[in-house]
This record gives sequence, structure tokens and C-alpha cells, in this order.
Amino acid sequence: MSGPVQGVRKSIDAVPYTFTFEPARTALLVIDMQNDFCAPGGFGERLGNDIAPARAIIPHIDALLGKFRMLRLPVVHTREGHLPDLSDCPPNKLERSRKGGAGIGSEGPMGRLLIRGERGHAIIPELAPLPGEWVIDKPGKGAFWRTDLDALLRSLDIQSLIVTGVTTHVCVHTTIREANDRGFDCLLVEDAAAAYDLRDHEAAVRMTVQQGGIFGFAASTNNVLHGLA
Ligand code: C5J
Repeated sequence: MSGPVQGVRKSIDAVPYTFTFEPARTALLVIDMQNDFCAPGGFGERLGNDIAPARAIIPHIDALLGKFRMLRLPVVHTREGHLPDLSDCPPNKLERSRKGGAGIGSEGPMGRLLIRGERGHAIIPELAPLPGEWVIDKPGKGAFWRTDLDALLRSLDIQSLIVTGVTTHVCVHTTIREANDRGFDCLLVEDAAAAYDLRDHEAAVRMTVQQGGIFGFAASTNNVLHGLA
């Protein structure tokens, strides 16, 4: 199958209003679907969270991945984590992780927590990146901070981002805010993003779309798949 046709615009039934986009200039962003946030014994669970909501979105992200792969549209995965010597981990983040019971760099069942190269840092096998997809390693919550994501998206001539992953109110929302400030049109896929607490998820979705879509748009997986059809 050939790639997307330049100049063709499509639309997705979204909140606060219809999201229009050019598929040829659209990327799927899968934020931090790593063992550390989605698997038992990872960083997220060690902080006292129930990982069930993070696992519940896996089939929805998988469906979106299938569609983007079929249409040959770009897929970008991100991973939050730090260098083994912690030189890229701010002291305040390190201290709070320790006080929260999940010290970054401490030993867990999947290796050192939130450290690059450990099993906990890897993307969950169900959503493993395929050759040709991009993986952005980030030390912060936002995917643009200290990464090449901005340069990558501009080199691909991307204008619109379909955003999924965990956690909605932390890394997903920070990334949407950063992207919005850079001029990218963001659509948050409500049922392909999760927070450990539903209230945080709902608040993040509300914040995204309030005031006429101050940070972006929101829609269901089905609506995105339908809009891409
Ligand atoms: C967190 C993330 N919650 N990926 N990271 O620390 O949202």
C-alpha cells in the first residue's frame, strides 16, 4: 500500500468541535507505555498506584497503532527514564521519588526503577515499536524537554498529533501543552490515555478542551479510527 496523499484533509468528531487534519502531516504519539508505568512492580505501582487503568487502554492504543501502520503514517513512542548514573535526574525529582517509596535508580523486580536499559524502562511487549518507528527517550515529563522530538516532527512536516499513553495528567498533558505552544494541533484520545485515578484523567481531558480547546481536542478511539478511514 502506498503512503498518504498530500493535501487531503479529513475530520474527526471531537470535543470541543470537529478536528480537521491532513493525514499526511499527522503522527501518532504513544507516551510512556513502559513496564515501569504499566506492569506489576514498576515505578508507577511502587508509588502506590493501581496500574489497571494503564493496562485497560492497551487494546485501544493497539487499534490506533494498527491503523497508523496500515496507512504508513508516522508513529512516535516515548519513554521516561534516566541515565544509570542519574546525571540527568534533577535532585528534586530524585528526592520526591525516594520519599514516595519508589526511588529512581533503586532496585525493583524489573531492574533499577526508571533507568534506561532496564526491563522496567522498556515499552510493554503488547505495544512494542516496529522497525521504522521512532522512540524518544526523555528525562522529564514533557516529551519535548531535552529531546529531539521537535526537530523530528518538523523534519517529517508534521502538523497534527494524535496523543495516547500514560499518565493523562502528567506526561501526556505536559507533552500536549508543550506541543501546543510549538504550534502542533493535538488531539487527545480519551480512551487511549489513562491516569491511575480516574479523576485525574477526567480533569486532564477537561483542561485540554476547555475554553474552546485551549490546549487541543479530545475524541474516542472509534472516532479517530473512523476519521482516518
Ligand atoms: C509519571 C508519566 N506519572 N509517564 N510519568 O511520572 O506520566
